[in-house]
Amino acid sequence: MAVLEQSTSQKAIDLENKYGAHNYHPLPVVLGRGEGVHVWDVEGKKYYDFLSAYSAVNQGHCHPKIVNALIEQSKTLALTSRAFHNDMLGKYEKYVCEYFGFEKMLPMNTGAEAVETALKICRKWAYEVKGIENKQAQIIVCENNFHGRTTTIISFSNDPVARKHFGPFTDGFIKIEYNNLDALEATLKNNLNVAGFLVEPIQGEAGVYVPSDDYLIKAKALCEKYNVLFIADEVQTGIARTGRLLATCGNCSCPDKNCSGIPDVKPDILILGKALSGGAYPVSAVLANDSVMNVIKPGNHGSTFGGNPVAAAVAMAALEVVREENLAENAEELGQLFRSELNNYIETSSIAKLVRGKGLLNAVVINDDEESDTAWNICLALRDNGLLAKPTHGNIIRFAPPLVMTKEQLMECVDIIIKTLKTFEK
Ligand code: IF1
Repeated sequence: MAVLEQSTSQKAIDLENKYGAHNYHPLPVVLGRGEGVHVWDVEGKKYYDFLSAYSAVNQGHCHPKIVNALIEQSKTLALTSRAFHNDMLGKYEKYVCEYFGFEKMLPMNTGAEAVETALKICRKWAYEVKGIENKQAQIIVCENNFHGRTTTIISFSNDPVARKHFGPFTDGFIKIEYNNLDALEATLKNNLNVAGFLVEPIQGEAGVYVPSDDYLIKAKALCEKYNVLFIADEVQTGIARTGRLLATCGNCSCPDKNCSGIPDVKPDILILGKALSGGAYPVSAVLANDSVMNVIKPGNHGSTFGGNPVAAAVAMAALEVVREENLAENAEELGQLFRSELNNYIETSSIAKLVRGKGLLNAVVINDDEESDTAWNICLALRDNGLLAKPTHGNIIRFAPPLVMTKEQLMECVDIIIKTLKTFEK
């Protein structure tokens, strides 16, 4: 019998299995091309991308403006390290500070690096400005948080899979319930050594948990009352994903087209990543005003690639696209349409329990227990129907397309999602 030629996809998967660490369990699809809201597998099948590389590709795959910025700068001056100045860094820092309304920024590469940077700044501020006794600083974090995968960050995670056999862990963190202002106030009242409160404006990985409307603004007020830094991790929620430039932009009914993007709930430290580069290059940043950022002195912190000329060019292009293409407004409008359409279906569905989210960061909770593989099987069926999505935890499927999607494309995707869910009706 003729041996079936292995598909190109299978060959690619086999190579990963043989030569790559097994630190992921990807959906079985091998992508070879991306453009806008679409990706293609190596056999040429076209899909709608409803993950956007976990909200890094808000501007759409391979956006021409961003790719051109990447190419041109890469041909001119790619990397100098911070041992010398270059003609891009200062321009980039000014652009980002004015874009988000802060006095200074510290450029890094990945989201986790930016979170680590924010924690270091917060601690140093606590000792040198607030006057907490050295090595006694505590930072409040939330249960079910996701801030990255470094040893310090998993030290305050409660995900056993992320923590098992990676200890010993870093001290100095207090976990409280998310979206619980009483828990935050009680902790602040009872701990004089609290330096900061690190929070996701929406808990993405936990399952797209949107807090009550007044949570962020009241949490910020409590931080002010107790002289504690409010640290917003907007790596996933930032850059227009939730229908506003930043999720800490408050909760007005619809985005103001002239919105300065300066958050109504202004963090003391803002953490950005992912879509800061539109997915073209690893770029992250930590923003703060001088009263906080100036605790950092030469030699305290840095990174070989942090703020490099290519990162600078790509990030400025990516942020220009957000404004030029009104991505926040589009995310707000299409997000409301998505949740409205799914809610109509959910009223009579036996497989979908609820839809929640903000802007184009949404999730559907599947009517099965966390341990079941129903959500996974639904994602396999969505893949077969031309749409890529992946469960976050157990029975929750995240739906987060690029923000450049049109209304017509969204409705086509809603039809695909509902058609697929219906095949799992009990
Ligand atoms: C992966 C999760 C999402 C983040 C927030 C910091 C970081 C992330 C709020 C770290 C990163 C990514 C990591 C990525 C999958 C994705 C993710 F599933 F891991 F949890 F989005 F929810 N703060 N989130 O969401 O940024 O170092 O990755 O650049 O495969 O690990 P990073």
